[in-house]
Amino acid sequence: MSQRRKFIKQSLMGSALFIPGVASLAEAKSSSVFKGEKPLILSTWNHGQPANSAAVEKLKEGGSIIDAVEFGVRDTENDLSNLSVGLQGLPDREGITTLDASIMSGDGKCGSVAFVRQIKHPITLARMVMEETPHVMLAGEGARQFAIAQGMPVEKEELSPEAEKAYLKWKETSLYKPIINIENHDTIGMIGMDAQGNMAGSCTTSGLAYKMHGRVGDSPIIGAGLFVDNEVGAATATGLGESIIRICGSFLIVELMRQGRTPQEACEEAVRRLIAKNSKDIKDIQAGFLAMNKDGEVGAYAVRPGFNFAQATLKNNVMIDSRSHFKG
Ligand code: SD4
Repeated sequence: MSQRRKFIKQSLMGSALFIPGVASLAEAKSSSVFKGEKPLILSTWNHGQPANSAAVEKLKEGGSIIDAVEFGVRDTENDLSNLSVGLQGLPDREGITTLDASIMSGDGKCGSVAFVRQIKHPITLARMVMEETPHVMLAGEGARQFAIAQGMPVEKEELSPEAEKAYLKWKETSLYKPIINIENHDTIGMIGMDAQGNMAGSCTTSGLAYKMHGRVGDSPIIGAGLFVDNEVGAATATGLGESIIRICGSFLIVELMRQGRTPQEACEEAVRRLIAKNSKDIKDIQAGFLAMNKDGEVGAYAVRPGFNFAQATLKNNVMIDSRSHFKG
């Protein structure tokens, strides 16, 4: 685990103790206590806990499940301490931060943006693509122009102080070759179900740190980083995007659930397949999947230890450690 992730984990564990209704990691370890409870919101990694709170808040205000998953992950996009989501995220190897995001509702509507610059809330832009255009995906300068046309502010293009420090350090030792890296990715993927059983999901990231300029990961690819179908369930992914795209991970999990697998069994099968299709580089790969079915059962599984997720209902919001294929 990177020092950064350790630090974030520790500080969130500490702060969780002070949030009413929010259990600590230790308390929640064996939690499946609210299986079947609706609404249900799941999010990847520690930043999922505050994001879940924001999503639940939106539902309590009378928002829809698509509002909840949008506003939930906007919380992470706003978090200046987060170096893998939003404009404060680590840049590509040219020193430019580019963002990917997608959103989907359980009736099959979806939108995404890829390789977009200077836009603070790519998840909202993805929702605008879904709702305001006949398309599913906009990329690069076209996505940025669309954001401007929609009245979204364009942010100054500069690295956050922490991202700049990390980038300058990376440049000292980098070989400037495309990299695979176990640690440099902590995307937020969120999937949720409202009290009536309608589902939606969102996924937003600055992608793999120090990637080639123009590289797009799994997060904006519908079916790879995110897939939602009200008839079955929802899934989202985190980790090395290339390995997830190769198996169409989130779609695979939903289809396995459609054939009768539980969310846990479906996530485990997706990880097995990911390992099989990426065997040459597997020692450098981390990837994790998170899923729910329409009965409110939950599954999560990762290639290696370290992946965790936040699970929230109207009353609880707990962190849970995922199990993994490799144990160390
Ligand atoms: C990507 N999947 O761009 C993203 C990165 C990530 O957790 O998941 N971070 O490959």
